Amino acid sequence: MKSLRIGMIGYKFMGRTHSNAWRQVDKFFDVPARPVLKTLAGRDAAAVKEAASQLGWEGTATRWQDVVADPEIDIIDINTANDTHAEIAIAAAKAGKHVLCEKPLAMTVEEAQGMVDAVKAAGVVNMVCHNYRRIPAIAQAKKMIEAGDLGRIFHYRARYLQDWIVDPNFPLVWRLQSKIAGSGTHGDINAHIIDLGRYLVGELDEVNGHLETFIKERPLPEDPTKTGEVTVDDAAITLARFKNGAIGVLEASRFALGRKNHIQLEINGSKGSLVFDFEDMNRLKYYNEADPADRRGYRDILVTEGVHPYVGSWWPPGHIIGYEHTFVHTIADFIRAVVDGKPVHPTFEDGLEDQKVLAAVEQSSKTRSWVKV
Ligand code: SOE
Repeated sequence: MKSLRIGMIGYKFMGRTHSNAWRQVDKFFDVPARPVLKTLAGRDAAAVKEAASQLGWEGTATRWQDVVADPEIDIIDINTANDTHAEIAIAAAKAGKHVLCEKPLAMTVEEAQGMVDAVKAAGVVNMVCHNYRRIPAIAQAKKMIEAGDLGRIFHYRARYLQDWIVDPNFPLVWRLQSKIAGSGTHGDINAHIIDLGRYLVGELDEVNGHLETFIKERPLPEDPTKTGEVTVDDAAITLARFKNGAIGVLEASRFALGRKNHIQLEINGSKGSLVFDFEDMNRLKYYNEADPADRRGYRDILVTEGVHPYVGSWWPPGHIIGYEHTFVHTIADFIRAVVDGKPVHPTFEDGLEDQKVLAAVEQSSKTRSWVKV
């Protein structure tokens, strides 16, 4: 079987989840190539060696440039903080590597455009890791929407809530600094429900958003006796109009006590509705207006059968899967695309479109008005 050699840059954030997925993928999925976990890169030599031995990587590097320049590497998987995505991805594309990049794709629309230009010029396969697209229930929802089961779509209602920074003494980590993260809750988790809205409903036309920062100063991680300014948003609310006439309400926050990684979607159309709740991710709720009037109601589709997207490759029917499996699905599709030389969604162009929506919401929050995407 053909092998694909992987170089991963950064392992502290999503890199562990990605490593696990690269290792599992060919054990369960019928992929046309086997990934070889060749080099893991991180700035601290001792720490990256320790991580590599734990995560199953053959070798390590302390400079990402060395991994990108390695002629033996086929794929670069970028898991660094947001401010380095563009530089690494552009260099990787120029070196002829296929690129998988964590979300949000970039810090700005201009950076994202540069990344799109680079992968197009190089003709390499490129993908943004919006793993929630590959939850079986979400992929099933997409299938049903495309088949016309919902009819004309009227509403996209989405919320993504966490609570890990409610404590004002939580330190000023990189995700709370705009020069490293670009934005806060907005680019980190609102980006996911923006991407899911584009995937399931269609392109956005205009937005009216508001970004809020509740805690404006936080202790510095390196010296908690001192504080620094929080330069990103803590919460983001958005009203949206899609090009197909649907309207959307999106809410993202890291200040929703009790909500750890809460994602809920509801889509209402002229023929039916779909409801998804990540805390019950193996289930999709479907309301069909064509059901006999005395039997109408939301039905539960337990998305665990061989007929459902992805799950047939895992355990026997009825056995549920979890968060980590969404990364395996993402990587399985990416490997197939690399071997076939075909695009795989979400491409960097999708990442660029997501970035335009993020920027439009930021602009709208500043000008307190509707902004075209
Ligand atoms: C942190 O907020 C985080 O790990 C995000 O970066 C992921 O994209 C999200 O899926 C879970 O939360």
